[in-house]
Parts: sequence; C-alpha cells; structure tokens
Amino acid sequence: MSSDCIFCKIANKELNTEFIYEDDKVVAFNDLSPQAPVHFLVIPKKHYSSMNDITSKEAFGDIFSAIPKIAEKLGIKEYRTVVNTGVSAGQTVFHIHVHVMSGREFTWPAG
Ligand code: DGP
Repeated sequence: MSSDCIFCKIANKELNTEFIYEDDKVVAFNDLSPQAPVHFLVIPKKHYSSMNDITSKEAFGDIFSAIPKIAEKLGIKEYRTVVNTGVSAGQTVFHIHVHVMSGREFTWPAG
C-alpha cells in the first residue's frame, strides 16, 4: 500500500469505487474517463508503480487470468487490452493497471 496512491485507495475500499470484479489479488472497476462503451481497469491489490516493477510471474497471472472471467461476466468476447508504462507511453497513474476496452472498432497501431 502506497499512502498517496489513488489506486491503492480504490483497492483498499477507501473511495467507494464500485468493483465489477474482485478476488484476493486483483480488483476491476470502470475507468473514470472511458475511451470506449466498455472501459474498465484491472489492478493488483499490491502496489507496483508500473510494469517495470513487476518481477513475479504470479502478479501477471493474477491480473491477466482475471480478464477473461470479467469479460465473460460482462458478455464481451472481443476487447483491447492496454498497459501504459511510463509518462511518454501515456501512464498517468503509477499503480500498474490494465485497460480493457470493448464495444467499438479499434484501429491499429494505436495513437
Ligand atoms: P493511464 O493513463 O494508463 O495511467 O490510465 C489511468 C486511467 O485511470 C485513466 O484512464 C483515468 C483513470 N482514473 C484515474 N483516476 C481514477 C479514479 O479515481 N477512478 C477511476 N475509476 N478511474 C480513474
């Protein structure tokens, strides 16, 4: 837990954010600034500032194994996953999170 981290506060249930999924390792909630009709974030409960701080396979497994379960719960079969790592890549919240977006067409490469 990092005391000044907004996503730690969310994971710790300090901000009354509604979870669309929770297990013992991760939580998922809708993005405040959705970029698609479906846009949620999956975060580990444990604080890692970014992808670069994750050293265990388990952490990735916890995050990514939750995604298809959430997708099934929401009834989505096609979606884009994005992890921004570092300021130049668009990371604004320094607690690793996976964006999951669906419900529209996506272009490639992403801008
Ligand atoms: P990124 O730019 O990859 O670091 O994405 C951060 C995302 O987090 C951005 O899409 C907006 C979202 N976000 C920031 N603060 C909050 C918050 O307090 N609640 C929710 N639900 N989402 C937030």
